[in-house]
Amino acid sequence: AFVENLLKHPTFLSNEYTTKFIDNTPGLFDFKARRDRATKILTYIADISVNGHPETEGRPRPAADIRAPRAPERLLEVAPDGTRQILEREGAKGLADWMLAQKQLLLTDTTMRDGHQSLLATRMRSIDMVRAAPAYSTNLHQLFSVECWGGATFDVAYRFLQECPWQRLRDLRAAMPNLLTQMLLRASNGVGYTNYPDNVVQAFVKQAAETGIDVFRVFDSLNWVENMRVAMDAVIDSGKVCEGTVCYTGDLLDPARSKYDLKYYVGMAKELEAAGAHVLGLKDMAGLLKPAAARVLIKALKEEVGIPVHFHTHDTAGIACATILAATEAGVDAADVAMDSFSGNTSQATFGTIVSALKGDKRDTGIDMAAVRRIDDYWDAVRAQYLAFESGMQAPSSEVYLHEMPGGQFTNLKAQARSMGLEERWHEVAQMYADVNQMFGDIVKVTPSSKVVGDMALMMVAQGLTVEQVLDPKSEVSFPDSVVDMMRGNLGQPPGGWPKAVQKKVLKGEKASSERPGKHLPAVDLEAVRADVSAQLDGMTVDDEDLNGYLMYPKVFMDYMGRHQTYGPVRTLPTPVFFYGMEPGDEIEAEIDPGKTLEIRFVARGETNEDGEARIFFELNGQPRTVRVPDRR
Ligand code: BTN
Ligand code: 3PY
Ligand code: ZN
Repeated sequence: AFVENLLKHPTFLSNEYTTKFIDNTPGLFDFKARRDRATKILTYIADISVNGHPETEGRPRPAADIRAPRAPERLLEVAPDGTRQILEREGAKGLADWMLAQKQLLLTDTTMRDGHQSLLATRMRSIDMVRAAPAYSTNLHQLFSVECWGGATFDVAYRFLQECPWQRLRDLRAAMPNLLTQMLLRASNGVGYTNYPDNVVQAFVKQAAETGIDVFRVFDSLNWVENMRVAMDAVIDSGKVCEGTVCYTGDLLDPARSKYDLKYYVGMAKELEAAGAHVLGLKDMAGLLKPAAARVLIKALKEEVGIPVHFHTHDTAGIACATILAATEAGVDAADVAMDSFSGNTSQATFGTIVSALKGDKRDTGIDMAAVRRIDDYWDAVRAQYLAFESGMQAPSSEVYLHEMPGGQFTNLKAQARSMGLEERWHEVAQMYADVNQMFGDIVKVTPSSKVVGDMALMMVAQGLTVEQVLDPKSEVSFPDSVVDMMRGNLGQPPGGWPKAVQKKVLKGEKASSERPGKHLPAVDLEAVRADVSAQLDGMTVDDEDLNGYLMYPKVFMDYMGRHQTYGPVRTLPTPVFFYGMEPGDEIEAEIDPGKTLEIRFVARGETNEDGEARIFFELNGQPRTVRVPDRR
């Protein structure tokens, strides 16, 4: 009956049938199809219960009695109109004008993107976000936006969380119909680490806008406006908000770092305004902008450009609140904060602290602290479930002014150094990162350029090389692939170009390009790729979201699809079960379709047989079910 229903369904007939169509079309399902998906989920639970999850193996485990997160209470029955309605009514330009006319400091909540990207290696699962979203729409209806997509979240969703990033976006969009959703887009690098062909970037932006992104923060990892235009134009064409973004680096008030001075930043801001940006993003990805410099920079930007300014910083050195307050005094229109329990250290400034600090001020945010506390209470309980992904950073670190690593990279690089046996030598790595930056000509360091600097610094510390030795024309150095790629010009051009001596040494005589990388990348034949992916997936129809997932990350996407065939919609499992499985007596619910809930009880584990298979006894909606999985322990 399932197949018959499917064959007759209009969406199937119109050739738009996908896995998501099945997931999203409950009316289609007869008992058998649901049972198949239930079997897959039971197989997943059984496998994790017997073998553990590879991602949490060997990591600290949350105590058994931690408080279960309870969805925050909604303080209003109906969500009032918010910024989303302004965008719908007035368009992107109208929204920007509205921003300029506001007295209050506008806030973006980054908890669902940069907050967990910076603190928990991007591992927060969709189910934990989607549960909070309805309360955002009522309790925090004054927000400018909710940053909840892009950056590293796209890749990590498929790769480590076994879930579809597009579905996450669709669910969040539906649950917060009055709030702008915001994403971080690495311009021509999309949500990946290399330049994509122009038509891939365009297709990605179009799809993100369609599935539910309202505000696109577009940046380039070398601050090269030329390399931002394709992405910016695609956003503008979609009718959504283009936040053209300047990345901040160095130290504005230090005459020794004059490459990135006030003139540089104002000049780039004007270029972005001329390129059609509706909002100007100021992205301080490492948290280097100090309060005094913020006063000077924001004042100049407000005087010199006509579009609203949206400030993003990190709290790595513990000063982000002070910098935001200085920026607020200087007239910044909007700022990014993370909900208290996802703030501080390498994450954003603290939401409740900024709201409280501005109470009674002429820039009072108008946000209710009782609402903040309710939502924060939920996030606090959510964070405890992800203990395995905590970085161990105990306190703020002013060493960031030395190395200038972005918040999202800092703890990652530290973990990478540890895995290479360099943990004891972390301060050497930090110093080397700074030295490599100077060797590369003092560049903006943000994904992906930050990764290149990190690769080079780790390689040099591991091999005991100094900058002098690397640059010595007589020495033989084998450079990391990412360094060669960057020196070829494949990430674009930094201000003033690449230092000639380094480039020559790295490229060993090969010629470099100084043109926009996308100019020479041939357009991808999207329909041919779709057909090819479909063939690889036994003829399954590949929709535009899947196609865009594949175009960003071909292998990651295909691996995800393979696991999806085996394990089904595991995104619906509670987080502790997803990472640790179940024990005898445990009982959970998983809502595999709206209103269609599986009740799963883990009854017992049987012996492992001679074939190495463990037997797990479940009750599914009260009926006994047995699942066999390989025992790999
Ligand atoms: C991943 O981390 O690779 C995604 C999650 C699913 C992996 C499943 S869990 C059971 C089985 N054992 C493994 O080592 N991988 C799969
Ligand atoms: C990303 O590109 O993911 C970043 O967060 C850069 O700051
Ligand atoms: Zn950031």
